[in-house]
Amino acid sequence: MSNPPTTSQPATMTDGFHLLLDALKLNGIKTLYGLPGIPITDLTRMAQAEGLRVISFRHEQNAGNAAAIAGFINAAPGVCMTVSAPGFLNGLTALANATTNCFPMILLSGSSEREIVDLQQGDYEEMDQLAIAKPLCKAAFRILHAEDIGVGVARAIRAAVSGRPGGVYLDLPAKLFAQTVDAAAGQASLIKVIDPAPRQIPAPDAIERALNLLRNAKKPLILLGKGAAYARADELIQKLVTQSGIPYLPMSMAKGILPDNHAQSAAAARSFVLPEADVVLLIGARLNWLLSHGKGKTWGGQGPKAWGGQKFIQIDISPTEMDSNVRIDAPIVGDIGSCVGALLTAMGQDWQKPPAEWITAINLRRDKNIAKMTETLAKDPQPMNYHSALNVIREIIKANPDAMLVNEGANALDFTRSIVDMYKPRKRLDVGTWGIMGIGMGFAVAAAIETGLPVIAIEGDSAFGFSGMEVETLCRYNLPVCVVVFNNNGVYKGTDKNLSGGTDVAPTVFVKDARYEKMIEAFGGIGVYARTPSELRRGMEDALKSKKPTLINAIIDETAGTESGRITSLNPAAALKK
Ligand code: FYN
Ligand code: ADP
Repeated sequence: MSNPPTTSQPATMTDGFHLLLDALKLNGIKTLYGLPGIPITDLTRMAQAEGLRVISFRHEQNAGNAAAIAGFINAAPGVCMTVSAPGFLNGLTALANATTNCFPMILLSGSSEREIVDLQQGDYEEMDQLAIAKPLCKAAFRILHAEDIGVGVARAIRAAVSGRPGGVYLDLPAKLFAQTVDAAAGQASLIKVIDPAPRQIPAPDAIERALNLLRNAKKPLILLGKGAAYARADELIQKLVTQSGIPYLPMSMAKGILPDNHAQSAAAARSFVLPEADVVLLIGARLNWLLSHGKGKTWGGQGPKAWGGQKFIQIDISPTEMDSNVRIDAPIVGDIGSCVGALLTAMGQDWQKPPAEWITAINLRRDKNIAKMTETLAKDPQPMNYHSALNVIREIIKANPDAMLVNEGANALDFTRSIVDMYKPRKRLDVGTWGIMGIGMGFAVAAAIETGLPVIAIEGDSAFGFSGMEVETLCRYNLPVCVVVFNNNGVYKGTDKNLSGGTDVAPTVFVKDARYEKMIEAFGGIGVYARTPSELRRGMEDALKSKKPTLINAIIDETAGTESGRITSLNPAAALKK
């Protein structure tokens, strides 16, 4: 077996492998997510020998997703390592997703020899990776000389976390690793990045402009996005909400900045508050598709693209986010902590809370929706459906508010978001801005590794399929992850018919009654087959107690799903039906 964690340099010399690892360690990187192979296999061994934690996956996309969510969890770049060409491409989806979601991540990829790649002479895994990565990330760099590793890593870290966070690609041709340099000169070339994500203080007139709007609002609303969760300004945001008395709506990954059962939460009155509000304060949330681009019927506009008449105040670190969809009447550019802090200071103690009629109207709508939900959750249908299963998970999260929740799917995502309350910030990790499937096991691994807390992953059966092989990774590292697969025999539901009448099943249908729990048993984990809420509860409680990797195959009524969950209207055929 080749086992060369040390190179045979004289003590006075070092090499590209070690300089890279030293540069990462110097900047506080403790964990590398990846998958070994040419030319990074030795790098992974040496990393482990040098005290870094190396988490190996079965597919690079999952390693990339792990690094991306580690970035969100820590507000510091998560690092993924891949082999050249195919491995790089497998990691690229995660890099692009990190960029889209504003998660700081660095994808380090080995690559083939420049001379051969550039002349297209057909090298092993030949690909111009830098060119391919560039449009899909925030920044992309290539390091050709060992002396430049310090600068390259510093630039990657700054690009990933400063301003709007995102994904960064670092191209490392194979030859770089074996280059040798004088050890002292090599160490001297490394850079410890000072203040990688500098605060950005908002202009006082921007604060005053925003407060003037808020002061005159009759129906103000605060909208919290995952940028607000990322910013770690929890106390300031909580104070802004309570001191202003303004109702708030959390986007999916902002749930828990304030507990979902907070008196000012308007989450259960979403479709009422959006069109009704007159002044909306966006904090770390973009007016993208998830918010109907700030216009149309969702916002009370008369037509699909009509403006609803609201005034918008937007806090964002990226100045070009302003006016991206509708006019932003009061842009506040800066980091959320500084901006919310400045708003609080300028608001003062004698701030007039919003009119009682607004609050009463929201509460009426909210209480009605919650009562309806409570009634639905109390039912115990046979077979189990999303609601009766999620009622169990809702109670388990309430009893374990520190647990991390990973969530993907269509119905499994949408029902979990509205049924399972979150009580603490940055606990809910989901499909984010792209509605991407396949984040499940990568996010679950990183959530466990980075926080040491129990992880519950609620997975649609289709969504789970994208990363399911990583149950082996869960077992290999003995992670306290409880995966719950909502098994309804297919994508959306399991009852579709082949429209041709042929013998193939419909494209959305899977093998009926699949035994997903046996997958984890193959690797020594705990498999549970759950047909009732009490079996599900027992399985989850045992998993939390034992801290053993567990997969619960939760059998859901195969007729229970809706096409695309809550976003059916995005299917082109839905437009034909209108
Ligand atoms: C919310 N609601 C509640 C509660 N919380 N009712 C009772 N109790 C509680 N606690 C109500 C809320 O008022 C809404 O009802 C409804 O539940 C849904 O709330 P949600 O989920 O906040 O809102 P909605 O309309 O689904 O949000 C739109 C969206 C969301 C686009 C932000 O659908 C979303 O994040 N979608 C992501 C989908 C995705 O990425 N899918 C992956 C690909 S699937 P009303 O107010 O009555 O409307 C591929 O096919
Ligand atoms: P959501 O999907 O929850 O609405 P988005 O991902 O659309 O959230 O928006 C997050 C926003 O937060 C982005 O526009 C990003 O620029 C911004 N952001 C991220 N970190 C910070 C920060 N520290 N300060 C200010 N804005 C931030």
